[in-house]
Amino acid sequence: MSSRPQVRVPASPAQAPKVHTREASAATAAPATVTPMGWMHTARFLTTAAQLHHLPAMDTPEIAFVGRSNAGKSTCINTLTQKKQLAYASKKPGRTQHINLFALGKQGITDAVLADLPGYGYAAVAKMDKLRWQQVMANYLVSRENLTGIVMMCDPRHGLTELDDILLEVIRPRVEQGLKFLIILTKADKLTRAEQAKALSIARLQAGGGEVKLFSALKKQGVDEVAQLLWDWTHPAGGAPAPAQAAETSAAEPEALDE
Ligand SMILES: Nc1nc2c(ncn2[C@@H]2O[C@H](COP(=O)(O)OP(=O)(O)O)[C@@H](O)[C@H]2O)c(=O)[nH]1
Ligand SMILES: [Mg+2]
Repeated sequence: MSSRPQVRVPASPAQAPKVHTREASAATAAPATVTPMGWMHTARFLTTAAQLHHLPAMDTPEIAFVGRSNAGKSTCINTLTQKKQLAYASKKPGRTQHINLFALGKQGITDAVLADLPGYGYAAVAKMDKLRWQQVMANYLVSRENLTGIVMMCDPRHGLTELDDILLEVIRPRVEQGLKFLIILTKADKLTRAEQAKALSIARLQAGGGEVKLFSALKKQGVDEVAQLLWDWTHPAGGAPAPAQAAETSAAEPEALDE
C-alpha cells in the first residue's frame, strides 16, 4: 500500500448550469475558407476558474493543454495562436493555479475552447497548493463533459516523467472511450534529426494509440500539423463536434501527481 496522498476523482461530473449560446452551432456555420492556422489565431481569453464547479458548463468541444512546468506549454500555445496575451492571462497573479479557458472561432460563434491547465511538478509550489491543484486537475480531466481532446506537452530531452505517467493513467479510461490524445514533443530544435526520430518512436509507444508530433516554436516546426489536428478533432466530417463521454465513476483512484 502506498502511503502517498491520493487524488480523488468525483463520483459524478460537476454540477453547474450549462451555458447554451448560439455558439453551439458554430461548427456547421464556419465558412469553408477558414484555415486551421487562421482559426487558431482567433483565440481570446474566455474565463478563469480555481475550482471545477466555477467553470461554466459548456457544450462546445474543449481541448486541454497539460504538461510539466517548463515543458514549453505557454510558448507552444502562444505560437499556435499568435497571441502573447494568452500566456499573460495565465500568468496573472492568482491565476497560476487556475484553469484558463480561451475561445476559438469568429467572435460570437465560438466553435471550440482551449483549456490551459497549470504546469505540474514545479518544486517551489507549497505542498498543500500542489495537492489541491492536483485534485482540481484530475477532477477536470475525468469529469469535464465537453472535453474532446488532451494535448500533453513533453520536453523530449527528459521524456515522459513519472508525473506524466500518472496523468496518463488518470485519462486512460476516457482515451479508451474515444477522447482524443496528442503528445507534443516540444523544443525539437534542440535535437538532431536522429534524436527526433528516436524521441518520436519512444513517445508513440507511450501514447497508447494517441498521436505524437514534434514541435519547435523557434523553427515553427509542427505548427501547421498541430493546428490541423486540433481543427479535425473539433470539426469531425459529417457532423457537429462530439465531446467524449465523461466518466460516471472512477474505476481506480489515481496516485497523487506529486514528487
Ligand atoms: N529552443 C527552444 N526553446 C523553447 C521552445 N519552447 C519553449 N522553449 C523555452 O523553454 C522554456 C520554458 O518554456 P515555457 O513555454 O515557459 O514552458 P511552460 O512552463 O511549459 O509554459 C523557456 O525558456 C522557453 O523559451 C522551443 O520550441 N525551442
Ligand atoms: Mg507556462
